[in-house]
Amino acid sequence: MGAMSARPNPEAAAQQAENTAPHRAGFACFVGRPNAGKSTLTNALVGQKVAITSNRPQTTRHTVRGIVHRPDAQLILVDTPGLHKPRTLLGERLNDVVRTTWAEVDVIGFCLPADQKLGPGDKYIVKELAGIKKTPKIAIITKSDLVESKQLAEQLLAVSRLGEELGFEWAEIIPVSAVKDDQIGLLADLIAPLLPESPPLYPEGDLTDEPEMVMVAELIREAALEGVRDELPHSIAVVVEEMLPREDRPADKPLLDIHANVYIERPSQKGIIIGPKGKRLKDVGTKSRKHIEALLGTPVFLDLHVKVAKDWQRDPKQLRKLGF
Ligand SMILES: Nc1nc2c(ncn2[C@@H]2O[C@H](COP(=O)(O)OP(=O)(O)OP(=O)(O)O)[C@@H](O)[C@H]2O)c(=O)[nH]1
Ligand SMILES: [Mg+2]
Repeated sequence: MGAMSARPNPEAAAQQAENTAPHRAGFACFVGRPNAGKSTLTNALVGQKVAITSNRPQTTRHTVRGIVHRPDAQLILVDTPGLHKPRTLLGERLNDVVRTTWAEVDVIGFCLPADQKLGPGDKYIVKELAGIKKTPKIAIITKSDLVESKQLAEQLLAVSRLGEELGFEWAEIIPVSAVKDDQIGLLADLIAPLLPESPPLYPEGDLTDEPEMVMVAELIREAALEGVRDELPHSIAVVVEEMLPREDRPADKPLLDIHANVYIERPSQKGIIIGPKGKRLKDVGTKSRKHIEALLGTPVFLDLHVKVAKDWQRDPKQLRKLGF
């Protein structure tokens, strides 16, 4: 053992000194309005896409865990759906998920976009956060690349004041840009010391605990969200029914058959999703297939079907079927 060796070893001593800082591991969740940039930030910290993102509000519909491995700490980031005024049963369920999550984590990161005025929606969220006294809260100003430094400074001040108004102090306030990879590492540095002492909770190399079938369904939904407007983004749900290696393929030329259903709420939405001569659905397939192949590391045959699940966002039975 090192301690018993006769000659001092400076390298080992340095390592020993480093090791005196205890390893930390724990959970940090990102909360904020829909579209605040929570999922994009989660992906940037993990260094890989674990959560889908889009410029449509309410893209995230369940908590997604992204895992950051560092020598000193393991950060488990819990990306949550955007908190909003619910208009459907799905909306209520999503809000419940967020509230349960922030009660369970070690650190809460409140995300506020730099380019949008701190509004009633934000105040409502921070007011609720103020009630969770024991948990340190970090204010994260997202999308800092979209504004000039003056506007950024005003936003930092506004969020700081909001904390004061509500009778608590942010553990940290930090501007970041996930798109420009600005201050992302620093954010991890700030979260790490707020986590409890603990050995790693996930095996090294695990970047998420999302099942593959869920990730695949999400990648298809992400592609389907692109370019659709109004109510339609909310109406889309995707379920992977089956993933099976194609039989009779040579070992060096595998093919994975994936069958998935794209659900919409009304027959009238079917045409939009499928597009003229099926072009839109085909594009969704092509686009998501590339991401799926990258994720799974194998060529994929993707079979997509569009189905109507009438008013599923409001129907408890349908919600259950779709996994909510
Ligand atoms: N310019 C810029 N855009 C960003 C940044 N982060 C996120 N965005 C964009 O903001 C939009 C919303 O990003 P998401 O990460 O999906 O937002 P979210 O908070 O997860 O949204 P919900 O899941 O709907 O609650 C997307 O179009 C992103 O590309 C950033 O740092 N800079
Ligand atoms: Mg999201």
